[in-house]
Amino acid sequence: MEILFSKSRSLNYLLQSSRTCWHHYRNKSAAIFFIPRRFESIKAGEQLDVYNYKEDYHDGHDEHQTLNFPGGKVPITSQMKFISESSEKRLPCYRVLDDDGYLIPGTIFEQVSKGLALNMYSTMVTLQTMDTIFYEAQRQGRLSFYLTSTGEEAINIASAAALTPDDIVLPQYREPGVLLWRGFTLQEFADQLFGNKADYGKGRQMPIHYGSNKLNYFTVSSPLTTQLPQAAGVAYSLKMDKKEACVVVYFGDGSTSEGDFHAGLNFAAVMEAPVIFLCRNNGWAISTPVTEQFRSDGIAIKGQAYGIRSIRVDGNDALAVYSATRAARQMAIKERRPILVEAMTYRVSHHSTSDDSTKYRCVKEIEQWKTAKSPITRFRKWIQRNGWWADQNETGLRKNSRKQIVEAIQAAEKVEKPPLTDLFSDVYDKMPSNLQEQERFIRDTIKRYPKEYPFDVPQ
Ligand SMILES: Cc1ncc(C[n+]2csc(CCOP(=O)(O)OP(=O)(O)O)c2C)c(N)n1
Ligand SMILES: [Mg+2]
Repeated sequence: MEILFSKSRSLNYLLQSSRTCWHHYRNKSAAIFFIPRRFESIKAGEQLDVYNYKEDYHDGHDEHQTLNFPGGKVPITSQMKFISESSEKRLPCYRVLDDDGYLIPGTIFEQVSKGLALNMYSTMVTLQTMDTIFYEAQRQGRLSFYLTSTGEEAINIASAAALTPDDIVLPQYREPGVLLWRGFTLQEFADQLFGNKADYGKGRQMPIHYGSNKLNYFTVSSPLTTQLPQAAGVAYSLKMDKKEACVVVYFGDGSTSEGDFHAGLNFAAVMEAPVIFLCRNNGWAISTPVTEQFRSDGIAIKGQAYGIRSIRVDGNDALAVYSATRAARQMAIKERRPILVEAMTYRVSHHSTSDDSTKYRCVKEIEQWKTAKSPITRFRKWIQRNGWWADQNETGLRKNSRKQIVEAIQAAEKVEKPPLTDLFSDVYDKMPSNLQEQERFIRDTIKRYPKEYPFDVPQ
């Protein structure tokens, strides 16, 4: 029997306080206590202040008198004062480019070379084109479902560009651009959407549930926020293996209402796991606006409550997202700690093809974010002003990516569907009786209603 203590503190406590217990086990040789591997620990006290409540606390408190609690010393105050439910000022948003693509004077940011900037720009355009054409394909009835990342291209591409291929990504579903950046081909996207034989999920998942082992990109899972506690665990394993890499987990504002958000953040903070929590605060969770989702000043502020260093950035500013993600990655890996990034943006598209957002929000507002506030246009203005891009490049880029996407759709449509057997196999090592029963049931049903069975799915 092996007992592992993940925290040396627990072991010390046990050794000091229950010597008899230790001797008992040692003498009986019934248990082996392993001294766990120790990792450099970052003291919470060294964390930067995102919000400063000093004024609240310092009023009337005696600097010299403290109470010693298990979590540390706490100053005493004679004032009965509750912490305010909100601060007077909202947490500012880090920006590098203004709405018109001009550098904001005095802003500190990570330099981006011409080559990197052009790659980022063309991948954002490819993502936008991919969304337009796949969305149309769904409307034509060729796909069962689709959702776009429109308006969130900068979060997708700029954050991806700030990572290395060894960093592990746990996505929600509105981050296909991260996969595109990593080299998932347009054909691979189309194969997943059509659920054909080439789809890595063997057609068992809904469209947009992409995943790639090769590209360190976990498969999208439908239940919201499950990826957050998983990310804390994956990051902790990277730390145990002393890898020079971190985890990046994406999620939306709505997903923060799930218990898993809180569990994930707390686990990562306590275990000092190198994970970047990247929240896309796009204002909506299907038809629920953020004002009905939470009463806090967004998400970044919640990081501090869990002891996590946090920042709010303009998600429509590719340079701000890139710089913040680079810095977050550096801190996560070098200091072995989680970081929370809240990227402010707007979900320009309907939630998905199953939604009509004009039923619950103003069309004018959508249009404004689609055009005047587009992250692609803003970044283009900047690269064009640098002399790195011209209008004639634009036509070629868009034409070429459109052509490649249409070809990918045509090819994916021609590939046959995975056989019916694949629906049941490959889930468990040995098929359990309930799946065997389900397979028998579906095969009986097909025999009884052969005309109802889709002609393109081999039995
Ligand atoms: C546990 C769970 N509850 C509800 C849903 C249904 N659902 C799917 S997407 C979604 C909205 C999520 O909003 P957000 O996290 O803000 O992401 P966004 O769509 O804005 O990118 C909801 C409620 C779900 N998939 N899983
Ligand atoms: Mg949202």
